[in-house]
Amino acid sequence: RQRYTRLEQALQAREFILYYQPQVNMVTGEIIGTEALIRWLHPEEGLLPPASFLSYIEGTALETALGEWVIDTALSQIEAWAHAGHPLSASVNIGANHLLQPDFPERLKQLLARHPEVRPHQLELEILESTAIDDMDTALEALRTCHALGVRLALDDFGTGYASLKYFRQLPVDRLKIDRSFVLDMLEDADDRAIVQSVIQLAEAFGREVIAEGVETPEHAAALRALGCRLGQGYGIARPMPAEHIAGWLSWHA
Ligand code: G
Ligand code: G
Ligand code: MN
Ligand code: NA
Repeated sequence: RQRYTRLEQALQAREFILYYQPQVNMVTGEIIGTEALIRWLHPEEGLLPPASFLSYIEGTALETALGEWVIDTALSQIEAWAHAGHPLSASVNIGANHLLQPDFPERLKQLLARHPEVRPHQLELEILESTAIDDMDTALEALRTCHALGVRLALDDFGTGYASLKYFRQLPVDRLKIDRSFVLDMLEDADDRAIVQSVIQLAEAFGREVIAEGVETPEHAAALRALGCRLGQGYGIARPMPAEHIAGWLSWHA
């Protein structure tokens, strides 16, 4: 309760910031997007990761308010990058309770309207596989409406949930994100490699993009490319960084 009140103040006091992690084409090296990741710049405790505070607001009004702040801030950042000559997109993580709010698609439409320079496809929503399954009908309806706005959709942590293929087929998602637990161990563990390979094939069969998380080394990137996965994200490519560092990373990386 105390932490909740403090988190409410933190939103008012603008203590949250978004870091951005580049997502690249591992064949050409070009940047294909960024993932926005929230941090709390606590005046006394320093930079705090989402795992240390998001659980206190799960299912509350503050989860929705903070989620809207994340979308709005990412849209502003897309605009700022465009003005600086970098036409980038951003992917934001959407919590289950936020997505399942009845007015989520309408609010998203309003947020997009506040940033008329941003093309809707420059914004991607990352939905956990489990969110999409736990309340399937509501999630499906919300995702269809959001997709109709032109926003892109990705299924995060794919492979850790239990989406049946029958249900997965109906989800209007553009991209699957292979959970990093499988990617991290794929070099040593044949079972994990088989899971990675089947997610790649599943994406291909259904005409979806696939991106690997947790690309920590060049060996991971090479193994993924060998299986036909071109898109990747991970510490071996770039760590999450403040938005101001992205332009510098781009010029260094090119
Ligand atoms: O950035 P980090 O690795 O610490 O993120 C840990 C977890 O927090 C990840 O699962 C990520 O999806 C989640 N996360 C990061 N930023 C956000 C956010 O803005 N909203 C929500 N709901 N989750 C986030
Ligand atoms: O659950 P989600 O995919 O949203 O988690 C994203 C988080 O994963 C980011 O906040 C980031 O800190 C973390 N992350 C990004 N790349 C790597 C990586 O290569 N290895 C590990 N262990 N974590 C990563
Ligand atoms: Mn994510
Ligand atoms: Na993930």
